Amino acid sequence: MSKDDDVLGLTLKSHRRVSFRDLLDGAGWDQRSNPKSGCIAALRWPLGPERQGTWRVAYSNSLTPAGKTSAAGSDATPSAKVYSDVLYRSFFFAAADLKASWLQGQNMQRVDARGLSAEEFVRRFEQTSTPVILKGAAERWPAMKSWSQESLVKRFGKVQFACGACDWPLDEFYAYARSNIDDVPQFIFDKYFVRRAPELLEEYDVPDVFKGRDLFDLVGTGRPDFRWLLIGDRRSGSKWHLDPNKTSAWNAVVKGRKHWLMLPPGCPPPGVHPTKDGSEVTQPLSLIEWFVNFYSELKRMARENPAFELKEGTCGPGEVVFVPCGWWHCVLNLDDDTIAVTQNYASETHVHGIRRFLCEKRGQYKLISGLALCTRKNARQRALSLAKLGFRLRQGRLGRAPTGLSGDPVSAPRGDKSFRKQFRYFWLGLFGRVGLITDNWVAANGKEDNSQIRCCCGRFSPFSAPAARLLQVAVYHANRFSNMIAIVGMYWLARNRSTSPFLRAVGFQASTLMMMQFPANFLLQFFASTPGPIANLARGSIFAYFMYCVFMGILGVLTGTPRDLPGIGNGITRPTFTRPGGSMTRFRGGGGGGGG
Ligand SMILES: O=C(O)CCC(=O)C(=O)O
Ligand SMILES: [Fe+2]
Repeated sequence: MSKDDDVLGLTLKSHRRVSFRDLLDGAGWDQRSNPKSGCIAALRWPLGPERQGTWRVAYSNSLTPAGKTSAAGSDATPSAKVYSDVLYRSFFFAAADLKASWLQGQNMQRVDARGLSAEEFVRRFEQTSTPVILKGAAERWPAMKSWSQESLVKRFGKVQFACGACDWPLDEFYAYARSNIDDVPQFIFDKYFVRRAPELLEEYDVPDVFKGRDLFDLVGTGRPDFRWLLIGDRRSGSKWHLDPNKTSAWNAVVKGRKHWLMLPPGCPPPGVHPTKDGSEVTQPLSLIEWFVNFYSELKRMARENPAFELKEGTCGPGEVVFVPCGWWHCVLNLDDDTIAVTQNYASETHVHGIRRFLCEKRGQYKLISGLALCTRKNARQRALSLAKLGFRLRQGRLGRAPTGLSGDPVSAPRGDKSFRKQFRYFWLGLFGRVGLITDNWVAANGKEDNSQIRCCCGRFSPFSAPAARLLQVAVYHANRFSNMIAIVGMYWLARNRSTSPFLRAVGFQASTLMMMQFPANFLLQFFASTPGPIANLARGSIFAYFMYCVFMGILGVLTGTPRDLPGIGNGITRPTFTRPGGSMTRFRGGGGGGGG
């Protein structure tokens, strides 16, 4: 911030716009500046009923002797010492063009989509969470010939599309796009384009490597918003964001070029501040403002900190960008009339992350986007069906498995017999599944990825650091360990002859009851993948059974006679002690030779 920025005694943060009215109403107008620097002593804003005018009038007033007012509107030449963030910044960013240095980074992988199978794509890019530009993935779309300003206006000129906060007829949008001097040029970003111009749906197609792999296709009509038409001129674009609902995306350019910047999960760029729950992001008003103020800082961070694995690349006509779930990204349109289509999808690879996002956090429905509020509360149900579908697809039980499905990400590709690969997949099979469960932890530390774990102290592969995986397993299962410890404690209580008979009775029944949760959990998990009514019936029965056992256990403790818990017995082998009102017996395996 320059010295001049401070002339009003106000600190103007570059990412926060202060309205001119704020300045006028605040105390800033009376701040004295340094007379030695040649600044005016005080700015005088006309008070009383004539309180109106411009900041120039105030400045000019302050140059004339006190008591006299210069003619309203007199045009004193503004000094470099008077600074208006509101006026200057908008003007500056509206006029600023894109710097060549912002666009030179091209380290995003580019692969030819022709000849790339879905399996290979999933293995190389989806499972390793790697952004990539797929060359030629959209080159055969009819849209490549038929989408341009001229033809679209001819066909849909009077059709309204979403642009910024409102809907505009397409012809008006193009008129605006060609003549505006906005610092944040508006652009078409429409999720209802298929409803508004159904022909457009016939003119593009899901690229082969993504075809039939969107698990949201299988959860019915209530799926979240997922496809958008994007039309914008040079300098328009999408500011830094994460895609909704932990989905991944593909973005195909039909006309013009788009420049992409991406950062891995958990690494927002400088100048971009998400709230803790990720529901809001504070950042400069325009993308250009971000580039001007923060691009070079991001490059420096990327050089110095390997976690900031910045990926940059320009995507041209016929090319498709893959945005892995959880990656931060922003997109700058480089040409006038840049036209693209994007779709978000729920891949099998990330189905667990999506399921967790949709259903496992309290109040999460507020963060779920692309669903009407009334249906968000059902998101949990929908997520459960998504998870079940994912599970069934994995088991190959869905009659028609979607084409191009990768298969189980932790099973070795057929025919691949190399020992290293087999061992790797065996390993992943063993721990990768746990990795899937623990990927919350992994995601918090970097990529959601089965083959590599990035944690606070570096990156591990399952080969180089099995200990890291084991550590995760231990952390994840810590609650189960504590459960086991509690059971052992209860057994100890039951066996310890020095404790009171009552406490021993508690030990007897509680340890049996706690053991019961293992088969109960197993059954619950087993039934989780069955159709809704069966799963509900199973859950209800297990709950009723559990409550019955709890009741019998309490009765056993109160009466001093251990009760039979259906299916698991009472664990008694022989009588151990008696207490007034009943005899107490010892649990199977317990007692350590002690008797009553
Ligand atoms: O093409 C763009 O402006 C980016 C679109 C995008 O990232 C999105 O829709 O989430
Ligand atoms: Fe996006």
